[in-house]
Amino acid sequence: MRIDVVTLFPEFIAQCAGFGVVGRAQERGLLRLQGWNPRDHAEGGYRRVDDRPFGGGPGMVMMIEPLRACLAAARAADATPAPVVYLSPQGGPLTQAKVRELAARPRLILLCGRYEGVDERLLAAEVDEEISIGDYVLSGGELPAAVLIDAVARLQDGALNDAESAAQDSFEGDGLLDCPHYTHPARHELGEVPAVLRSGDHAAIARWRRQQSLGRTWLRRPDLLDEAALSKADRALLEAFRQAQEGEGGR
Ligand code: 9WO
Repeated sequence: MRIDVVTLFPEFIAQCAGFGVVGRAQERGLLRLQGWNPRDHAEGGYRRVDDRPFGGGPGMVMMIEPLRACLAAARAADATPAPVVYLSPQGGPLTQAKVRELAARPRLILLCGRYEGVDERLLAAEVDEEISIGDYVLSGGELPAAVLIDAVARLQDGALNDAESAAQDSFEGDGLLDCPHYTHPARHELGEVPAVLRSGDHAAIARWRRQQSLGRTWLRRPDLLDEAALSKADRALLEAFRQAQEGEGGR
C-alpha cells in the first residue's frame, strides 16, 4: 500500500512512522509512505500557504493554490488512482471497520490541515472523504494522520509477526474489549495472577478470557455490546460475570 501525506510538517509524519510495526512494514516493502509539503508549491519569496479569513475573525486559513498544486504532484507520483482523505473533527468516525476498509486500498492521499482550516472550495473539489479520530480539536491533522497510518499499516499482510497476528485474530474481529494480561512473577505484593491462567487447562483459559472480555465490555463500553454478535455461550458467560460482580460489589 502507498500513502502520500500532504502536510506542512512531512518530517513529523516520517518520525511517527519510523518505529515499531509501521517502521517494519516500510522496511518489508508492505507500506510506502511519502510526505509532500504545500510550501514547496507556494509562490513568491515568502512561500505563503495561508491567508486571513474572509468575513474576519482570528487565525489563518490554508490557501487553495499551494494545496492544489501539492495534491496534483502527490497524485502524479503514481498511476494508481487515490482517494483524498482529509483529517478533521467534522469527519466521520475512524472505527476498526473503517480502518479495515482503508487498509484494503492500494493507495491513499492524506491531507493535513493547520491553522483554522482549509479553504472550503479546495475541500469540496479535492476531498473524497473526511475522517475524525475523535471529538476533540488538535492543532493540525498530522497526529490523526499518524494514527490512521499506524492502524492501517498493521493490517497489511505480513506486517505483524505470528504472535501479534494470533492476538489480533482473537480480539480484533469481534468488537469486544481486550481481556486482562499477566506475566511473571505469579505472586507479587500488588496481587496474584488468577489461578486459571496457571492451570494449563487451555479450554478453561479461553473461556475465562472470553468472559473477561465480555464483562469488561459490559462494564466499560456497554454501547459496544449492542453491536457485538453474542452467542448463547457468550450470554451465559456474561450472566455469570454479572452474578460474580454483584457478589463482589464491584470496583
Ligand atoms: C480551530 C478552531 C478554533 C476556534 C474554534 C473552532 C476551531 N476549530 C478549529 C479546527 O478545527 N482547526 C483544525 C485544526 C483545522 C484542520 C486541522 N486541525 C485539526 C484536525 N484539529 N483537529 C483535527 C482532528 C482531525 C481528526 N480527528 C480529530 C481531530
